[in-house]
Amino acid sequence: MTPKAPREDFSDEDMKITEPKDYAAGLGGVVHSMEPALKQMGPLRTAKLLLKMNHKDGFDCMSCAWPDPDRRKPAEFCENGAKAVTWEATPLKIQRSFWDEHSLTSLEDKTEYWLGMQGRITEPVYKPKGSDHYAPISWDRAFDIIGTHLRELESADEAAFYTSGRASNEAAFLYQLFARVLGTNNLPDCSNMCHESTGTAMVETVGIGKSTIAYNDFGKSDLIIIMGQNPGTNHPRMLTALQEAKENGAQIVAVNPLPEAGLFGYKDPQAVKGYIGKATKLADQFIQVRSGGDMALLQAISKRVLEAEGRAPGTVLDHDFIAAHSDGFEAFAEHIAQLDERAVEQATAVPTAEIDELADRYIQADSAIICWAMGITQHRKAVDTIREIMNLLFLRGNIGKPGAGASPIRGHSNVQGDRTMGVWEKMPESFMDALGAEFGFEPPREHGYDAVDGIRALAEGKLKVWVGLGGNLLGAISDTNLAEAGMRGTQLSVQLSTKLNRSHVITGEEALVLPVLGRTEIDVQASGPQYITVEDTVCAVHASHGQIPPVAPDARSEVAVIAGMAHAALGDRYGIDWLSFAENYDRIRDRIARVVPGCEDYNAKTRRRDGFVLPNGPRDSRTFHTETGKARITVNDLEPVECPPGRLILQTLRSHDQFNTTIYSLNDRYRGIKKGRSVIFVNPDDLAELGIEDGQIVDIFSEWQDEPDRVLRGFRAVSYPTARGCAAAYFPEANVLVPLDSAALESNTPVSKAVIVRLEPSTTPVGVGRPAVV
Ligand SMILES: Nc1nc2c(c(=O)[nH]1)N[C@H]1C(S)=C(S)[C@@H](COP(=O)(O)OP(=O)(O)OC[C@H]3O[C@@H](n4cnc5c(=O)[nH]c(N)nc54)[C@H](O)[C@@H]3O)O[C@H]1N2
Ligand SMILES: Nc1nc2c(c(=O)[nH]1)N[C@H]1C(S)=C(S)[C@@H](COP(=O)(O)OP(=O)(O)OC[C@H]3O[C@@H](n4cnc5c(=O)[nH]c(N)nc54)[C@H](O)[C@@H]3O)O[C@H]1N2
Ligand code: SF4
Ligand SMILES: [Mo]
Repeated sequence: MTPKAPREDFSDEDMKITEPKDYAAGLGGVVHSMEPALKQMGPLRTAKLLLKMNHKDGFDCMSCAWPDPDRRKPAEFCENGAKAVTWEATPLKIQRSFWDEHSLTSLEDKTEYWLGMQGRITEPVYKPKGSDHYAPISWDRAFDIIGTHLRELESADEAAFYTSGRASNEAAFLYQLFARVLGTNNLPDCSNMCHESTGTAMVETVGIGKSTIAYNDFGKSDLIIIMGQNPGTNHPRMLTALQEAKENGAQIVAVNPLPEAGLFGYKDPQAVKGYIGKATKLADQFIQVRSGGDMALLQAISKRVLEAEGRAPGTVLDHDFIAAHSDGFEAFAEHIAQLDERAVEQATAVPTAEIDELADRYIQADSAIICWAMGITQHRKAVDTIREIMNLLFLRGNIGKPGAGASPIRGHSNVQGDRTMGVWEKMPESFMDALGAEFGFEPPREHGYDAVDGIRALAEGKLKVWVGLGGNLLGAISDTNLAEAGMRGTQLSVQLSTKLNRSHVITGEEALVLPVLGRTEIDVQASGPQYITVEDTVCAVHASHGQIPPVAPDARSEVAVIAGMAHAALGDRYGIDWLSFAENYDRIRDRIARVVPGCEDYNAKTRRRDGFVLPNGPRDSRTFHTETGKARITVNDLEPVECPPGRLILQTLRSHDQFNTTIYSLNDRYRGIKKGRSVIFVNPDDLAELGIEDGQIVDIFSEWQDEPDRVLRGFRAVSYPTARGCAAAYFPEANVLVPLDSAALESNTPVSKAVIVRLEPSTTPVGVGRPAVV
């Protein structure tokens, strides 16, 4: 029986709040993973897909970028991977009548949840200028409209090409080539909002913006510090790796304002003991840091490391590493010696004894890994904080040796691969040279817009065409209202998507929605079935093979759509035969092999069952392609998050049942939330101080410089054990509160984890549809 799309939008009226959990997965995880899959897809499709997921001849999970172990279990997926597959492979399709029934104006009130639940997009649709409706259109006509608009631009820089991290390496490579042959580096991507701060800090300090460990290093490590990451929800199979690391003797420390379930305990749903036994205790120490306090914490640990060395010279620092492989130590040591402990206490709100304990653990450990994600990268001082992570690692030579290293945990399943393939508004000159030489053209050298600058350019009317290769920029970016107004000012917006979202509803004067195949689907082109390739968070590259027939005859692969757009806009400029790339993806891989460093013999290497691992200087040989050829120990000035009295530092984060702007359900099981999303988590002592009752409905005002307050109305205050002075709410809803200009220094990533807010009692009822913002 085919499931039905909901007609009515969802409501928070029946929201229920229960106690948060203190461990993740277990039987609950299995039940939760299979139930929606069976309901939406039926037993055959469910079995076929879930058992092929993350297997060597199967397809790569399209959800997060967590790697696959060498030895795979029969069921190598997690609850959230199963949700992602179900969401994509649902047999539910948007019917033709949908476009007649729903004007764009009427869709503006709909939640992301409702939009996504309408089913897969099956045919290209077009909204002409002046119309309030999309209507089906042929592919030829769609390409013609795109080609005409792009050819008519005065400058290629009036177009921008956004990418979300699900796109394959083949699609990403072709897409960036398209933009650059057209003549622009306007290639903003989701990474700009995600791990950009990581890239900025790591390229400077170690010469590569990626993890310096391999999967097996987790099992070899003495100490794993997890900062600003919620693996139980966002990288669930990481808990298996952590459990194994623990069995091998590793200690685990979690640093977070929230006591996230998955950080404390884990029952492996794949193991028999996981069904019945007790949860493995994961974290040996939990540091409940104040939002944005990590930089101070890291400096305080480094200070203790240096002091311990002072007490017992030659026993704590890795002098060989520091002397042979790094520079900047003296200046750093001098700077850290002056660290003011009171400033640390204020910034972190962590008792000194706990910092001492963590420093001891770090000094005792022969090998340490530091992992981090959005709780670190989405802060004003994120780049400095990551530089301090690197400093701390360098002091004890925790890089390029077994069980040790820096491990940013990436988000989208192929966000790292997309970057490797050239999706970046400022690729290095060496890449541009190789690209130009391979295709016989001079690529544009001026850097393009990133996501934040792209929105600014939209708001200033500088962009006429916006193309989105997946994703949901308008849902994901900060300052929703400003971003939406900007998008409405374009002449043409184009989205290549599997399902509907906000970015299809708020459009340019003309708009196109182009249906693409997802990773689960078999992709047949002129030369036969195609595979695509992806890179995970530890730089392993491998093939992914679709398993089920395409959702509809009119849905096309991303590669085919990009080739069609490029052909329409550029014809055979520079002798590039775009359509031939879509006939056989080996032809793209041959080009990748000659342009992208580390991808030599790309076709042969990606045909191996295990794929291959990209070279990584720091990991492989302590080689650092930095300005000085050494690992850079840096000096960074502390600047804590300022929060005036009566205000809270709001972080915007993910519930357990969402993937970024995709909402799978209104529940957040581990945090005890059922049937609702309009919540703000606040410490009970802060609620008392603010005179707000647990459960009271509040309006959230975000204060930014002298700009008028941004407001989100009708949210339920939930008493929750977050750090004092801190609060949390879900994005995308909370994005209206994040000012566009509030961005991380150097990386320009929206500061999604530190929005200064005040709460006021609300008269707005918790209601149906999108939350009220005015
Ligand atoms: N199921 C699921 N999986 C996903 C995603 C999803 O939406 N759903 N998204 C994917 C993507 S694109 C990404 S980038 C990753 C995101 O993975 P995460 O980074 O885990 O995602 P967030 O939900 O933003 O959680 C941020 C965590 O950092 C903590 N935090 C917030 N502020 C601070 C701080 O100042 N200091 C410290 N130490 N901690 C802080 C929060 O309490 C929270 O635990 O997940 C990927 N995987
Ligand atoms: N306030 C706040 N904002 C944030 C964050 C935060 O923590 N707080 N996190 C930021 C982060 S880390 C990220 S990565 C961004 C995410 O930003 P995006 O990557 O732009 O957003 P997603 O929600 O992942 O995109 C979902 C859409 O992708 C499309 N899609 C799904 N699968 C496919 C596919 O296979 N092919 C194609 N072509 N389309 C597909 C579907 O139409 C779906 O609606 O959001 C950022 N925004
Ligand atoms: S951990 Fe991430 S990649 Fe692995 S199955 Fe779960 S969601 Fe998919
Ligand atoms: Mo992300």
